Amino acid sequence: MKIILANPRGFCAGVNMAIESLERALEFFGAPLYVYHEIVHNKYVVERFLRRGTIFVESLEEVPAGAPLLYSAHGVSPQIREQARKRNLRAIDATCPLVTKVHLEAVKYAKEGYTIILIGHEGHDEVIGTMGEAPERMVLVETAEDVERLELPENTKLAYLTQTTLSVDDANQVITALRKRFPQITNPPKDDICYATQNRQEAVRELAKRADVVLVLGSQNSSNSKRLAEIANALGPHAHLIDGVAETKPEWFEDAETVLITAGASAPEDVVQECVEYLQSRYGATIQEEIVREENVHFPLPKSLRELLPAGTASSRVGS
Ligand code: 0K2
Ligand code: SF4
Repeated sequence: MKIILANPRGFCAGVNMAIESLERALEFFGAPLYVYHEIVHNKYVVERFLRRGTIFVESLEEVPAGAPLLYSAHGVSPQIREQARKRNLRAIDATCPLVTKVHLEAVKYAKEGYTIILIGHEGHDEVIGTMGEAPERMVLVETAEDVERLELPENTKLAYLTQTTLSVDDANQVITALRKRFPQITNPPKDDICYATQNRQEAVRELAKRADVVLVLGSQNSSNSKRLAEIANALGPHAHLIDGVAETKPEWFEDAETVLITAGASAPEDVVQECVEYLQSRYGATIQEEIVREENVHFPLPKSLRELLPAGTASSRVGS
């Protein structure tokens, strides 16, 4: 058996920053420490922080007045920021800057009088946060069919934005439908689907054809991880989205000569390595790492956290 290890895979710059923010905040404030939403959508990451006294909340009423509170990588709406201010919470914003970019685009378009079509998944943390920037001016669509169903007054000034972790191909289908129905629609100069999402998808698209089985490490509620498994499945090999090696089944590997392993942007490298070690010890697998794109993106820790840390210790310790 041969293992192809996709590169890039796993943690992106935004996840590194969010996880390190939580690490540093735990060191500084101690437990219990509150986080609004899962810091990232990964079971192992969440469980590890739960064991260290992190409390993940879905409502700010669960947070004692005056307590420190981290916002997850997926971002929050201005309504949540306002609630936090009213409760006198010490907010530390670990939103990925590339999510914040989409928020700022929403604010800008809303100010200029546009109606904004957001392409994204209903109920996703990031979508809820972005929609909150201009709820009265934003409409959510998920598919080209949703575009056909849109009812908008004629000559509406229109712009579209997207969630950062969509399938590039799926988003393009929706964008094509939007452009066909509303040729005047505008969009930001730079893609909202982020570099990490695009690169991980590109690697899977290129490498999955060479594999009999694809393992995508990531959680079921992780949008970007799910998209990787869907892309691989569309290319033929049988793909499995799993949190870790414990979920693998021996029958997946019965006739497998080549196994591609990749990981979503929120999946830690140690769960990848556990799969590699299992396939090495059970099937004598050899490893071939395939670099499809080089990444060198880093984000600083949130300013509100840097200000609390001793001088000279505030730069990120985790590489992307
Ligand atoms: O892919 P998702 O947006 O569901 O989020 P995660 O699995 O937590 O990955 C990190 C991306 C966070 C924001 O874009
Ligand atoms: Fe930021 Fe992209 Fe990572 Fe999301 S997937 S945290 S937008 S770099």
